[in-house]
Amino acid sequence: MKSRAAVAFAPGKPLEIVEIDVAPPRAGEVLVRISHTGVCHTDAFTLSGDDPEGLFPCVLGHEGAGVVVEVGEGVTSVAPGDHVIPLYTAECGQCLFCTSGKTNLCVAVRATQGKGVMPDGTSRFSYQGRPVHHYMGCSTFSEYTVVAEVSLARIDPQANHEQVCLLGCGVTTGLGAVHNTAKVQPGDSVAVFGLGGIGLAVIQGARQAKAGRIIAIDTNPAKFELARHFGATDCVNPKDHDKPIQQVIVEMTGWGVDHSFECIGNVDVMRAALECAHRGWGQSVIIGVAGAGQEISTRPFQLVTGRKWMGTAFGGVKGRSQLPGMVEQAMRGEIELAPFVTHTLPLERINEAFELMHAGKSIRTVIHY
Ligand code: NAD
Ligand code: AHE
Ligand code: ZN
Repeated sequence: MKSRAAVAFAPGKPLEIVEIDVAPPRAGEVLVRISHTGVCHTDAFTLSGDDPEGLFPCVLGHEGAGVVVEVGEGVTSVAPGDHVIPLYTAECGQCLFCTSGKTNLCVAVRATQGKGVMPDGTSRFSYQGRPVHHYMGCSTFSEYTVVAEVSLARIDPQANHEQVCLLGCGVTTGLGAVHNTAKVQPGDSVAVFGLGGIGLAVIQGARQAKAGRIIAIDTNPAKFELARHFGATDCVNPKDHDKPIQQVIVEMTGWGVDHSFECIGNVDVMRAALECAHRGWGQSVIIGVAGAGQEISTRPFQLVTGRKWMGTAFGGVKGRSQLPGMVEQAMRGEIELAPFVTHTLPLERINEAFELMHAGKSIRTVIHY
């Protein structure tokens, strides 16, 4: 079938809106009509050419919601008409990782996902007869996409797709980082570096966890209003200080914060986030994604003196088990999504979403088909 899609033909170039061919779902696969998709910084990261797994041409997008159109042979957990959120972290429930009880990092389809193909090693997308790669197992920048059955969370059909698509990545990642990875406790102090969709979701999660002080840090002060809305008690612009930001945070708190979160993808800020964690027990969670070849560093003494450095993918959330419940929480108002949607645009204008993000003007632009 034909599908409108925004295709990334080459790194660093705008997406092109074209009509691609989408082949029917094969065994264990599902054809989904995407209704809405957020644009996450990771899409921009891969488009930039910095992603070691970046492949071109490809259909980016991994923060979507839609409706099942057709299922391939053997698919039993979803049916045409079901409302779904595609998952870039699948949940097969059977692999070593799923059964470990220790992680959400299912490996059922991860290897082929990273190569931009379906689990059988081939692509369902083509343009002018040439294959186009899938992306993160989702490719939500195509109106019709094919995903593995294990990469779909079935959600309440009454959910507002324009909002709950953000549970496909940004908001879930931030909330999960707080509750599953850091396990923030009432009264804990928190520092959040970077106030995009991820950082603001971390702040929302910290407030849910009844954190005490929540320090929001960004070089763009335009982000502070929403940070306060979600629960930040202090807003800090590193540019207002002539000393390292970690020193500023330590001086504000005495010994540093109980938890810090890096939500930017900047390895220097990752170091600062670690070094503003409390002596003896502070922990720092890396959420941001850094480019090929970049590495983190700090003095080992920072760890010897009790700080812990951690990371999280999709906030440690198991998508098929947990996302439906999070959608219900959002429908009950227990997870606030509306303020994240600062802009909405039709697919044809998707490149403006990237411009808004790079200009620091948006939190999330949601694309509708
Ligand atoms: P975003 O671009 O919307 O937000 C980033 C924020 O960081 C912006 O507000 C920007 O002003 C701020 N910033 C930039 N440089 C800064 C600096 N030196 N000091 C302080 N603030 C600074 O991005 P996003 O969509 O929120 O994504 C954030 C990061 O999280 C990206 O690296 C993305 O790839 C990553 N991410 C990771 C996961 C995961 O599962 N680990 C999931 C989603 C996104
Ligand atoms: N492909 C990159 C890494 C990209 C990355 O770290 N992705 C995050 C999700 S970002 C969502 O916006 C993640 O969860 N990674 C775990 C996984 O299995 O993909 C690289 O460096 O190769
Ligand atoms: Zn994302």
